[in-house]
Amino acid sequence: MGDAVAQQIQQLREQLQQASYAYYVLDQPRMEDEVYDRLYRQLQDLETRHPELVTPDSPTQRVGERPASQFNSVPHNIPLYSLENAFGIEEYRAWQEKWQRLVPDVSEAAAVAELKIDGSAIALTYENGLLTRGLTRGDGVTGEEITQNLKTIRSIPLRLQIDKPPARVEVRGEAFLPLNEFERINQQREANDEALFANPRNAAAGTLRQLDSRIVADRRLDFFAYTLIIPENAETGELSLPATQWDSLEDLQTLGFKVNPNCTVCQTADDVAAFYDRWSTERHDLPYLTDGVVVKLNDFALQRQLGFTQKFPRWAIALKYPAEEVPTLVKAVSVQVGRTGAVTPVAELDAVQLAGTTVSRATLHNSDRIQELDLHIGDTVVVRKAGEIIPEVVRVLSDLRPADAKPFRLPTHCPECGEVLVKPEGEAVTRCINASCPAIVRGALIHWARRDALDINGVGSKWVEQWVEQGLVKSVADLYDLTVEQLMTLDRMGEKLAMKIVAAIAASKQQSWSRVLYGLGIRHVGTVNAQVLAQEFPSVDALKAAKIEDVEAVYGIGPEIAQSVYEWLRNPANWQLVEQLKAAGLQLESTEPTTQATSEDLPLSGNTFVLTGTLPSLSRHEAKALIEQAGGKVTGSVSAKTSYLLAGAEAGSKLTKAEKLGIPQLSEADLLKLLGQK
Ligand code: 0OW
Repeated sequence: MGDAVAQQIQQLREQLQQASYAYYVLDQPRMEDEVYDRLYRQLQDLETRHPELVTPDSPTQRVGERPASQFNSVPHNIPLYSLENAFGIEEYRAWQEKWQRLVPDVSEAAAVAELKIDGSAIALTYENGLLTRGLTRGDGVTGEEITQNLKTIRSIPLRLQIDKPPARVEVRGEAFLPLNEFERINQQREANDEALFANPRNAAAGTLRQLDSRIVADRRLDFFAYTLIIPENAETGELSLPATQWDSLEDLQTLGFKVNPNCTVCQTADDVAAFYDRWSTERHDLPYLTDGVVVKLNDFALQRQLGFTQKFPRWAIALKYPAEEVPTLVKAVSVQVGRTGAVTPVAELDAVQLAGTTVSRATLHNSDRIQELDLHIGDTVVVRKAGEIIPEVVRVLSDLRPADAKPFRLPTHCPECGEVLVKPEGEAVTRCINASCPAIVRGALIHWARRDALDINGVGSKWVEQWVEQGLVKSVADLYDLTVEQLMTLDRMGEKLAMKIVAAIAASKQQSWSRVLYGLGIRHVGTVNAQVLAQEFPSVDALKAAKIEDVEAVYGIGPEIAQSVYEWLRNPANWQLVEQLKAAGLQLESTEPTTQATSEDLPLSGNTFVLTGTLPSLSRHEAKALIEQAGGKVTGSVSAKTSYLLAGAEAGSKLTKAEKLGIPQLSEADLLKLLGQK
């Protein structure tokens, strides 16, 4: 029995590992996600039943269970040097002459040009092929031990992919956040009212230093390897000792690492110049941020001959692109009011090309910044892409200022609602604090409907803008009084969609107390804090009744969040909203899952549905979610226990069987009516 299970486990691991390697390292998915998930669950089940068979390289070992308390500092065996910089090809040629003077007998030496990935350098140690330690670069001499976090990066192998690995190997490379993942994380942080990451490099470094590796696992970091270190006279196994950087990059791929494909061997400085010129534009099309080109002499013997200065290797250099700055005209400054009422000035510019994109707006951050710049409308300013994401105004070219230019000042009253703006003492941000300001109401509604809040399909910015403008909705509680008729007064809102939205809003009443707490949009209360608070205080009344020090004492909450929650709940308008939400039937207290599922007041509780055919507007997933949120069950096949058949176009054999069993059919409209009527 034992070895049969061990064999099955081993086989599952290999299948999963190969699928993961193909997907994350080769970018060539070879297995559907649901197949992967099923095999993964099988492996988890077997490992749970046979913990003695778990090995560190099992795919199940990638995500840790509990947060680390802190990171240990560990010295690097070999320092991670930083790189000398050259700004342009002329400085590169000067650098080349410099090292050539040190080795007069070497004329032209081949070099490897690699893209300089803009992430966070890390060092991995493998012993007998297994990943045993991962360190941050730290100060180059001492790093922090973040092994558990690095195991969550799917493109980092947990075991080297050769049968006889060297006894010990160190691999260095760049952990980075792809741009689309960086955007997704910042959107989530913005919704949680957390400070945004300024650029993917900070985001990667910040993520790697998260104590909770589950958070790291959620943020899809990636990894490019670029250095292979096999200790001298070590047992190298079947690997041939690399004699050049190019060999190393090939060995790294053999070992199962992801190596950036945009690299080449350059025989001359002109070859380097060609590579540098090509990527000065093409880098903007890459799905990750780069910060120039790294050029390394290819031959390791020559690298050893040249050695290191105090700080840099003499045989490598970072060839950077000048941070692009361009002058342009400030035609106007628009003032945006965000979800929390924060007022952001944005410069409307004459469009310019900057770092591969057309820029026509740049943030001016806040009134302090505007003061510093002494910005006038009509000024010519220099705009730059810092960290290549959000363009910013660097300075004003005041000698180009038109004589009649007027200094820009933030308005004293909110451009959206006319209420006076406030700039809290010691804060850089100016705010509108009128809870019924259209901008704040819009922001509150969009936040409320978010997937990780009340998850209401159909309530997005397009409709919310109209509802607020027409005065249909003044707070999130008003959503629950919306009727199909009211919605249909809006242009392009047909009956089907109106019913779908009313049903989705009704179904959201089943969402948990923690989601409602997060949905309220209290400053500093993101999804994680909302869950922690809802766990600790099982209802909004309990949370309001709690003493501030009790809230503060909850693990991970602290004084700032406690203060924000305490004040928010004591604001009369907010508490009135809470009362309205209670009256509307929202969950403002945690209910045990069992009572929630079977509690009588769910419109569909006790009914089992089978879906067949294509519904006119609901997808299968949406229909299933609506039914389950309303207490119904969805099964795959018709039986005597089926309450309803939800039939769409081209209904199949299930329809015939349902007719034979005399099971009533529902159309999508019938279902939505059932839900909306509640
Ligand atoms: N960021 C990179 C990169 C690279 C090392 C080896 C010797 C000195 C630098 O893509 N492709 N290659 C190296 O080579 N370093 C890189 O990044 C460095 C690491 C530490 C500071 C820079 O991020």
